[in-house]
Amino acid sequence: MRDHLPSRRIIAVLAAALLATGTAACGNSDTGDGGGKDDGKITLGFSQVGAESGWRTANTTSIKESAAAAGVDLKFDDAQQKQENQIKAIRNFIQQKVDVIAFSPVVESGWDTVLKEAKDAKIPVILTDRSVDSADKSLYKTFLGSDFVKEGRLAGEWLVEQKKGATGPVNIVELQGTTGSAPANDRKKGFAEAIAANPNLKIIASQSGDFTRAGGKQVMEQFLKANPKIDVLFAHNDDMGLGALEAITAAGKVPGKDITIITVDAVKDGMQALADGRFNFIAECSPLLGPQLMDLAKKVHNGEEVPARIETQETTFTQEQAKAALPERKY
Ligand code: GYE
Repeated sequence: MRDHLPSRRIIAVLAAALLATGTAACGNSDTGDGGGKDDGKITLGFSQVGAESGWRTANTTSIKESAAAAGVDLKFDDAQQKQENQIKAIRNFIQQKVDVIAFSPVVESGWDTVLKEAKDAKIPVILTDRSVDSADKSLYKTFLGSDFVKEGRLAGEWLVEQKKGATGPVNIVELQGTTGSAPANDRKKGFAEAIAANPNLKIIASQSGDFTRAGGKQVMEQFLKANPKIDVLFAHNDDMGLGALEAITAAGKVPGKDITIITVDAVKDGMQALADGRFNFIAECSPLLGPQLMDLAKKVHNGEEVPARIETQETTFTQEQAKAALPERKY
């Protein structure tokens, strides 16, 4: 009897060891990184710009809904349009060891240090909606979003066509988006390039309204005070255009008639203004990036190759087209 005791102990130790290895193996295959939770879900840390516009609200809804639908554990942070808040949020995500980080950079510059920290922690980063100007493209896996230069160009080309018979100067005022942001820089550039085709078209004032209705209203009031003859308003988004409508009406002018109004985004309120004849043209920018973002997050987490740039497909709207599209508009 005594002889059997040691061998029994050996069997027990072996069994315990096997069990432990089995559990560990299961954990590894579930998370793919061996260090995370073992429920098979990926954790996505997302730093949003803020809640400055109808576009942003629709974008946030799209991201939250698609995360839930895709079974992605979303950690969402609202940076209230401040870069320092976004940097803080990204550092928190790194500390929490999320599987993937995605963010919509409020401005283009100043991200290299924090992106390097994510890279050193081996957490893949996806840029969504807006891009960064980092020279080192290895700091992020992909950029999913619109071509903002194209949006500005489409807006400008429409205006060139409308004013092709103009014999005198056409005075344009521009409401820029958030200073230093990719959509503000790029829409300005695309629009300026397009209107250069007709020397009669002149931007007489250009200032930031920070992508908000309040900003659009306030800056438009100043524009109207300083310039007796304004023929065209180009607003970098619907919300600033909507804010400007109040200033224009208060100044005794008829929006869409006395002043031609061109915006970007095509959210519901903007489309309504266009259908009603208060706006004249909108270059679309789609906020519905959630489903593609979840797909990309899963792919980069699995180490799959993804394209470095994924461009959103979009269109433009005239007043007639807005009337037709409005009943189906989801956001
Ligand atoms: O056009 C504007 C929002 O980055 C494309 O941000 C986005 C822009 C959008 O505030 O409405």
